[in-house]
Parts: sequence; C-alpha cells; structure tokens
Amino acid sequence: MFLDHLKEQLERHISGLKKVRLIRANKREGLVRARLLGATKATGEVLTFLDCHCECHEGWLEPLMERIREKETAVVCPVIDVIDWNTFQYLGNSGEPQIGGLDWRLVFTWHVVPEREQKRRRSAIDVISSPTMAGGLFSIWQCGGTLEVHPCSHVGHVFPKQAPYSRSKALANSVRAAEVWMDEYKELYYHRNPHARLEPYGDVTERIELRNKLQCKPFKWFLENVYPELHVPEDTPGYFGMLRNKGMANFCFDYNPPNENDVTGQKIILYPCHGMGQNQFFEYSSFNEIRYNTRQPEGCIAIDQGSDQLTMFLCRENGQNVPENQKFIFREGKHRVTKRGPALSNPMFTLVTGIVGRWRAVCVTALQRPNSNAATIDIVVCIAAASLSVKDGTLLHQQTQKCVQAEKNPNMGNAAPVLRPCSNSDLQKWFFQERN
Ligand SMILES: [Mn+2]
Repeated sequence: MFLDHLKEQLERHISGLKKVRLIRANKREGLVRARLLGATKATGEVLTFLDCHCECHEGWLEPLMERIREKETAVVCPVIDVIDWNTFQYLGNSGEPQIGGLDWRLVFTWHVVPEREQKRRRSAIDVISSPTMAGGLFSIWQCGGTLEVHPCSHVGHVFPKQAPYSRSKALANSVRAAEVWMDEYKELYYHRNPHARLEPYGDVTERIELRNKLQCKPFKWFLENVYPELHVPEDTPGYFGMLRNKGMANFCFDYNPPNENDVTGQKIILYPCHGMGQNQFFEYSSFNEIRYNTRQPEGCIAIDQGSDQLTMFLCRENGQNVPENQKFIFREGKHRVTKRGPALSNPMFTLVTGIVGRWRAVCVTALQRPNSNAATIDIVVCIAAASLSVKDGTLLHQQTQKCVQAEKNPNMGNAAPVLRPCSNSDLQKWFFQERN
C-alpha cells in the first residue's frame, strides 16, 4: 500500500518513455548491488548512475558527456545540490562546488577546492579534480583514471537522515577497501578503528589480482599526487591510541565534536577507556601537537587564552607553524636504569669494565678456569647502569608552563583534563595505549 507507486503505477509511467527499461531485483539489494545489476543490463557506451532521490537540473548531462568524450578515462560527477529533506525544495548551490575527500576512518568528507587545483584550472567551467567521489571511491585514481566534478552539471539530491536499510556490511566494505587498496597505510585506519581488525571481510584475492593485473599504483602515490592535502599521521609506536591517566586509572581523553561538519569548539573530557578508537583516539605528533585525527579536517588540542580547560581547535595546515597554544611537551625525564645480568649472556656485558653504548658496565668476580689457558677468564656477573631517556608522562603546556591534570569534577560536570601547576601527582601522568 505504502509503496504502491513503485509497482504498476511505475511500470505504466515508464512504458511511455523511449529508451527506458525497468529492471527489478528479486529482493532488496542495496545501493551498490542495484547499480551493478543495472550496469550488467546496460547497452550504451557510457554508464551513468543516479540515486532514486535525485532531481536532475536542466542541461546536467551534456557537460558530463562532453568531458568523457574528451577523456575517456575520466569518471565525472555533477555538482550535487541539496534537496530539502522536509519540503523537497531544490536548494541551488551558488558557491564554488566542493570536492570529495576521506578521513582515516575511511568516511567520505566534503571540502573546498584547494589552491593548487584552482591554479591548475584554466577557467571557471573547467573540471575540478576530486580525490574521491560521493561514497568515498578513490581507487580509480590508482588505476589510471581520474575523478572529476564538472561545475556545469548540477543534480539535486536528498541527503537522507539515515540509510533506509541496515548497513551491516559497511564496516566489512571499508576493511576490504583498506586491505585491497591502501598498502601499509591501512594501519592508520586500523589504529583508529581497532575493532575493524576483527571484522570478517571475506576473500579479497580476486580484487588484489585485479589490482595487479591493471598495474594500479600504490596508495602512497595517490596520497602524494592526488590528495596531498590529507595529513598523513605519524603514528609513532607509543604515541597514539587512548591517552590514559595513571592516577585516575581507566580514564581516557575523550572528545565529542559538535557535529559531522565541525570538529572544533568542544571541551575535552575524561571518560572510561573503551578501546574502540574513534572518540578516544589521539596522536602525539613530533611537532608537539595532540591531534584528534580520526576526522578531516583534523582537530588539535589547545588552550583558550585565560582558560584552564582543553578545547579543540583546527590543526595548522601542512607546512605551517604550530600555534603556541597547541604545543604540549610530553616530557621525558632522565632516569637511571640498572641491569644485572649473567656474564656473556648479552654482548653488552663482554667488557670487564667499560662503556658499551650508553651502558656503563662493571663486572665482578672474574674466575680463572682450572684447566684452561691462563688468558681465559669467565665473567660471572655484571652490573650495568645507564641514564636513559624514559617518558615521565607529564604533559606540559608550553605557553602556560602548566601540566595537564585529571580531575573528577572540574566544572560541575564531566571528569576532564585541566591545566594545573606541575606536581609529582599521578593525576598528571599520562600514557598512550593502542587498545585495551
Ligand atoms: Mn543518495
């Protein structure tokens, strides 16, 4: 009853149109399988895909066709205008079109056309190179194609508030994309989504064979040549994951951005560590930033002037300097470490006394074997000591010279990290952990 218009009514309507065929699936297939079904039945030279909740603007098709004729390896998208979810009003998009990107959760993102691309274009009606297309597709680039947005082609689209069907395969699909296309960079995805490592993603052998057969380029090439705006995290071991407190055991840095389109402005809180990455994923960079980089653009923790609370700001652009209020020193103190070991079990103890590397070793009780050459000595035990750099775990905010401290109730609300004068308290000791 509710969907009657998709039955006979639809058939009747379409039977009056030239060139249009209605192909029905036997069951609800979802977006991508429906597209593939259509593609297998299509007979034309060019495939065009539209969602069912689209409305094409006048003259939308010609610019796309023209570009494909000019360059047959180009995959061209229209500018996607918004159709209001409540009223179905067509809201044009007057500004510069946006292009597609992705973040390290492999979630599709929109962003403005970068300067280098504006410079490359010869006119306002020239196509715009886009790292990904809506949905997040990117591998076309690696295999010799291009993804482009044509500013002269406009199609309206209702952005659904949520998918109308279960998307239980979404995680497995992301994992497949990471496994087939991202080479070693897939680790950056897994660090931010530890549960994805456990997801059964089926067999990707055929997809890898296809990639090899088509001689597709490495993901590194894509990052450097197509998407240099995407910041590639360093993810140095020991400096990413959950940021846990030592005094308030089991409490971690946690951040909830205000919405999907804006990462900034909220305060960092402390919440029981869940080990799922996402909101509790942070990375300490070699530039002394604490980055919240599960999303694009990336957030960096900062201190608002005069405040003792930690707030999310945008990180600098690649190549720019780190703002002073975003610099935190994860302090490393010199600690004296001693080791005691049986002689000769470790090459560092082969000296009777002396310095090996940064170890100063003293070996005691040298015995002479009864029946051996007089020159041979066995060393029984060695004690070695060294001053090693070990993380002491305090996070010093450089500008204010205060330390980040965990507090239960700093502001009548959630537990949160706040700036306090540095002390030796365990509440000021922090450490990164990849997962629980
Ligand atoms: Mn859609």
